[in-house]
Amino acid sequence: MAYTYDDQNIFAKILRGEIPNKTVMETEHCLAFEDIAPQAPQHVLVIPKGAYVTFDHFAAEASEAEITDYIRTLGKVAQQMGVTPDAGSGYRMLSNAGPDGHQEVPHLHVHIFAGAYLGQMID
Ligand code: D5M
Repeated sequence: MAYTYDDQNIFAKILRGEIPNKTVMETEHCLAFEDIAPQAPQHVLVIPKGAYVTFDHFAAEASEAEITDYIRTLGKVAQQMGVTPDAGSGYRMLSNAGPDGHQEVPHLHVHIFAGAYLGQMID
């Protein structure tokens, strides 16, 4: 596996504080913020602070502490959004990777979509 990380990507700039974001949660290793072009009534992106391009890159190279923090943050953000199924609604988590996955920003991110019935993902 040989990923080259582009440190000029928009999420790298957000992490460096060069462009603003609407933060919903920050932890030692992660940042969660509102998507600038929401595709659902609630749409949050969760990213690791480390320089990882995709989920497979992260899984191969991140530390146990980063992985644990990322997974826990994903769950905590869904809870904070108030959309966990035990509260009666639900959400979708999605991570696009590479050209076939239609990844636009080459820094790992998980989308959390919620706030409406989301329907089938692929028709
Ligand atoms: O999705 C990349 C996502 O990143 C897309 O939903 C828009 C979002 N985006 C792009 N620029 C920004 C800024 N500046 N703030 C917040 N959200 C942003 P992908 O999975 O790569 O197709």
